[in-house]
Amino acid sequence: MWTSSLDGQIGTGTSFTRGDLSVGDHNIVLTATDSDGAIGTDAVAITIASSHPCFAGSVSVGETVSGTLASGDCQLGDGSYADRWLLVLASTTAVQIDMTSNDFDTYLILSDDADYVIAQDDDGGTGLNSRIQITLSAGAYGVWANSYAAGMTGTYQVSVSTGGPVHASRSVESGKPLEATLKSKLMNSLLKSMPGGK
Ligand SMILES: [Ca+2]
Ligand SMILES: [Ca+2]
Repeated sequence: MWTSSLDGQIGTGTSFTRGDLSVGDHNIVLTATDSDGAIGTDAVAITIASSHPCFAGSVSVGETVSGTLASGDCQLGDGSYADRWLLVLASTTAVQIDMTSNDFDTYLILSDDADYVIAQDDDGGTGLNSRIQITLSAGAYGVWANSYAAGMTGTYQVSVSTGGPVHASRSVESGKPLEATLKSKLMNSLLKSMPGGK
């Protein structure tokens, strides 16, 4: 029997083929029983990569990653560049996601696996930096590193840590309407708003 740390039992017998494993790092364990009832196990680690066009890499809880917004990256409907980082949670987790940059005014968007927007933030961190605090159930999420304005490029950091309040932050700065900003970012089909306008 073959079991995955992400997907549970994934196959039986001496070999099997699957095309639907979850994106992320799998530890796959083979458990075999011989005719006398003796049990042996072996394990292999594999990584399933995302085929998402905006995929920049994976980020896990407790990790900080660095990236770059540059021409050629995905562009949201407002003309801003965006990198999508894959966050996979094995259980319900209260997370704090921070995006910082010395080069541009950051904008952070959290989506579900199907790119429906769950939360967004402009300046909830220090200065013009972004922060989202939210409790998420187990599953895969997109952390979109983005800029407030169109065409901004430069390096940034995204970090995911545990703890913090359970509500999504929605920071507003005078002159920078958050909902209108998101609406213009959603103008192409990379990101979607939740059915019912949530
Ligand atoms: Ca990039
Ligand atoms: Ca900002």
